[in-house]
Amino acid sequence: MTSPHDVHEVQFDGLVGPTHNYAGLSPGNVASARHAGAASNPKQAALEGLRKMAFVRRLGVPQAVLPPHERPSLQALRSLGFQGRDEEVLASAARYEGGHLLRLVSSASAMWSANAATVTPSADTHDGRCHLTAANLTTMFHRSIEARERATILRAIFGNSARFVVHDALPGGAHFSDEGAANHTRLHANGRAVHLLAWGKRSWGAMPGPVRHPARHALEASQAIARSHGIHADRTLFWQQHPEGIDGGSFHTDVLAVGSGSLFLAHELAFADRERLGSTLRERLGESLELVWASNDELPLSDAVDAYPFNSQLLERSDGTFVIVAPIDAKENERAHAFLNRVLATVDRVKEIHYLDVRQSMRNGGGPACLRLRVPLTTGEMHALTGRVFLTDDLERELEQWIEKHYPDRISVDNLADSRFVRGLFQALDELTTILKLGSIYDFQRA
Ligand code: SUG
Repeated sequence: MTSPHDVHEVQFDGLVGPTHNYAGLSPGNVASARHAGAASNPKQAALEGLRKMAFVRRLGVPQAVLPPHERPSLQALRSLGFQGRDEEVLASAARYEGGHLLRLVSSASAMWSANAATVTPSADTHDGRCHLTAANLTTMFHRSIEARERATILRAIFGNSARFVVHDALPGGAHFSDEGAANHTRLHANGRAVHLLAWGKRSWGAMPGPVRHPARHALEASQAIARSHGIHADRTLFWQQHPEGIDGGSFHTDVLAVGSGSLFLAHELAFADRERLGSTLRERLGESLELVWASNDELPLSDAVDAYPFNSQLLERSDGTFVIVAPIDAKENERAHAFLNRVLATVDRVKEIHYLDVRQSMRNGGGPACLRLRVPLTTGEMHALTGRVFLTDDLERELEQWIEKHYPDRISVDNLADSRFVRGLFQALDELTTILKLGSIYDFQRA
């Protein structure tokens, strides 16, 4: 087992794509429904995301970037039977269902990289390699089309097979629906680790589930991933998300909980049977595990869902102290702000909270924690990555110029149906793969 001191939790943020818009595509995601049809600003969204990455890097945390996906996805439209030249495919898709399908295949949802994959660090796997499984995201059509491209992109970065294994997404269908790391928390203390793998539904076996909103993640998906990653059995803990939490808008676990190392912050409606969860975690990890629960009285579920205080990044510094990077919305909500202030006042190791503006993403239900995939890597593994994905001053400047040059500050279905506009987007992505030294990762580059 690798010494914990040689492990760095790298933050892989999804760069917001140029088609970012509000289409109300995710039932059960309160913000997405609330902002359906609102005007989006892709350029501002991408710059907000880039500023967050730059901020996190300046805290001394390794920060990397994942490229956006090719949108609109002509491949998805062709697989649904739209035929002809690209312009014909786009034009006929735009006429279908009032342009709704074109919006679905144009979503920039790949930005929420907490849903990109489930990651197991090499220290916890049987073969001593770091394993990543692209999430199939089967519950929402617009997200399910991310899975194939995701595996391609992850292989372009984690291609060194001596150190990494990138698994294709689990087979589709509701039985194994998988939403990736947004439902996965790795805690560790006293040389022991626990992978808390949360699920909203069971494919086999009755259980009380949510009644208003869909449960997205199947227990069976997490079990399959634990098997294929070869996670030591004594390090897994499968736990149900609270059905009331899902019905209140917590479509992913990370809406109501965040944990890192031996610190875990959660709302009482994040998990079913939370007392037993707390005692099980303590049995496994020992007394140094610090659990902070917010009761529904202290922080009503609706405030937690509106303001996303738990969808913060809990970043551990090399001296063992923590910095919280929270959405600005959590500062503007009195109850959410009071909760985070309580954490700051009572948890010795939490030294700072910073509130950042990622509102363009928040309006679709994605806070700071949704925008990043955590990948714990040893120094050797960090050096074994391919591509130029770690943020540096130079890369930050180049990405900013690239966004300024190519991104629109508004977008409509008419734009998405316009093949000249779409060619411009693909041209931009082509340039991006040069900046990031990733080779040909997009369908249009491989055609
Ligand atoms: O899957 N929103 C995303 C938000 C994902 C947030 N991620 C985490 N919690 N980890 C979703 O619901 C809305 C797109 C739209 O409506 O246009 C959307 O896909």
